[in-house]
Amino acid sequence: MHAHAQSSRPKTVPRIFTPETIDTDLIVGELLDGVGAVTIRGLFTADEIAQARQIIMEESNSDAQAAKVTHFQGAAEREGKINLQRRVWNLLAKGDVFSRMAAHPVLMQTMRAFLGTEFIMGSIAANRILPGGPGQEPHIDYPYWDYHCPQTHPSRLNSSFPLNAQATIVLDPFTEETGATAYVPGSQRSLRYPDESDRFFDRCERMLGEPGDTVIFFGALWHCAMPNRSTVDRSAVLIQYLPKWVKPMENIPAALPESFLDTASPDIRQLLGLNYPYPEILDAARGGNAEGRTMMKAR
Ligand SMILES: O=C(O)CCC(=O)C(=O)O
Ligand SMILES: [Fe+2]
Repeated sequence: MHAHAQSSRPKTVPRIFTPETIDTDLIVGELLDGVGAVTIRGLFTADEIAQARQIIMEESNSDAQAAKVTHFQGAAEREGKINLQRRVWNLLAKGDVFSRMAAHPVLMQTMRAFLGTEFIMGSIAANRILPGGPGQEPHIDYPYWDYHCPQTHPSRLNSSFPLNAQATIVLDPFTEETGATAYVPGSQRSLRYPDESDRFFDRCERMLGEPGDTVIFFGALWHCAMPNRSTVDRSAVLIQYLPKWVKPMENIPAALPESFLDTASPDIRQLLGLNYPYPEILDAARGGNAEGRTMMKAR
């Protein structure tokens, strides 16, 4: 029944851009007011994708018990299948290729338009779903991801402006069979955590893609990883971008060696939140006027 209901509906496919056709106004409109997702094709070379994939396979092979923290996998944990999905966290420490991905100029340009010029990165991790591996509970992403308790968030919070953007860099073919991320087009427009009555699995479409594609979506979009019913792995790099003042999910600078921070590019420093000083011990900060239209030039 479900399969029939899905196949009889016209498919909604996220709009596809390339570095040559990038149009940030259109993308911002698609993410907020349209289907909630776009695909950017052609940002990474086959070599970069192969290198990233190899590192992720090695790291996750050595975690056969899937001992790392994961999210929205309660059912898999109950069914004893949690080891068929694996996370690799703190990717910046695991290969230069991940810094190139996180700070790709086209992603920077797009995110500056969407989240503000001084946006930051809250997480960069891989999600590998092995053959036979489980899907996730339909959800929305950080910082909305505990919106199943809306009373813990500000009153009248809504999705008229974004507190999150996700980038999924596809490393293996994302097909219906391998478990391409599912989403409900347009669901980002009203900020709500999906529940049973929303019939997510009857209504969802897939973020299909080839290795090297980058899917960008607004984290208020209802979505989830789907079960991998194929015989091959399904991996992706998941990047979370946030406005500069949202508390990031990962403490990325604390997990990196001093030498990485000392040699980081200006864009990487921005992504790590090092350009925005708060919270600060103001009692110990340099004296004088530090904010306003007329302020000290050098802090
Ligand atoms: O890997 C996927 O397809 C999506 C993962 C996801 O949505 C998440 O971990 O929050
Ligand atoms: Fe998610």
